[in-house]
Amino acid sequence: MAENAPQDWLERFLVGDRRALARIITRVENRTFDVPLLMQQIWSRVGRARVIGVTGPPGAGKSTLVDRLLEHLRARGQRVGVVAVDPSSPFSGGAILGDRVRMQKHFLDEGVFIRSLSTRGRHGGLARATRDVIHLLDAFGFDVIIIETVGVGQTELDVMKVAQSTIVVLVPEAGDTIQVMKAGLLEIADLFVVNKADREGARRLGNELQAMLHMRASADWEVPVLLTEAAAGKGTAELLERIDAHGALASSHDEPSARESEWRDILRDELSARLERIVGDGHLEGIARRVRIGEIDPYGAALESLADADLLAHLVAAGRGR
Ligand SMILES: Nc1nc2c(ncn2[C@@H]2O[C@H](COP(=O)(O)OP(=O)(O)OP(=O)(O)O)[C@@H](O)[C@H]2O)c(=O)[nH]1
Ligand SMILES: [Mg+2]
Repeated sequence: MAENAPQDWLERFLVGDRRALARIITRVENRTFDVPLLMQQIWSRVGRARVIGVTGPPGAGKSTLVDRLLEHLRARGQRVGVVAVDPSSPFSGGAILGDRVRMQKHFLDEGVFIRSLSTRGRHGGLARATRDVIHLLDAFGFDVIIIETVGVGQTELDVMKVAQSTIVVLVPEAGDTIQVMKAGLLEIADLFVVNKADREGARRLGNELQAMLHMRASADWEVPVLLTEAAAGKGTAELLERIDAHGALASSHDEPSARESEWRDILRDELSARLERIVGDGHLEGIARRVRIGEIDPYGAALESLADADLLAHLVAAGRGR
């Protein structure tokens, strides 16, 4: 059906059709072959949105906090896209569902778009997909894009690189500052939030974080430590003020160096995706068989493949749709 052609969805996307946005995000999530082509066609609209990352251990109150920020941003008339990134597995779908329920009061609001993204396909694909989705939301016209990630692993750290301002949310019971350092959160945090300040130990954790931050060489931005009670809406307006202040300093993702590194990331991702497609289609079966039966060693085989002009032709062809 012509109606389902990606190009048609793209045209609808460009006139502000939210269903088209959702459809294209699904293609990004599934890493379909036409994603780079689609992204190329929206690129001229990218670069205006403010991108905010929210990360921290499970249950810290990230979604509750995002919900509060949403309310403040909407009150100002800003349009907000929220991406909940779940690197763990399909099994934690419950948490995402919980987010959906919690945020459903925004469901009828045209100025809000909430979407969850989960792992599909290759390792590293999720960070790439998140970046693509941010560009899409940006091009669609959202003023602010908030990314929430669950947990504190490598994928989350990668995902957070896309954000201009990263908020690390901790809670008194989540452990001490040593763990914060071990998890690499000190490096990525532009703002620390100690949420659930109604609970015991919040102030102590806040002070410990402050002390730890004071040991760092001071730059042009002093990382603040804010205490919030997201559930009661306490401290969240001040948090947004601090996010704004950081935004005035934050670099754009449209800087020359950022653009170049993004190009390299896309190229790496495309090469490996196309290689998988080539292998899946059996184009390298001849040499794969020789490796299996021990006729050629894996290193020699890899070198032979790379010297084969046919491989290049297949890589080019694999970029075309089926
Ligand atoms: N006591 C207290 N509970 C809070 C506060 N903020 C959020 N909560 C509760 O903490 C629980 C988890 O909140 P979420 O916002 O779902 O936390 P999350 O970090 O998004 O959780 P995941 O996405 O599953 O990692 C919910 O029951 C909230 O109501 C707070 O300030 N104080
Ligand atoms: Mg959440």
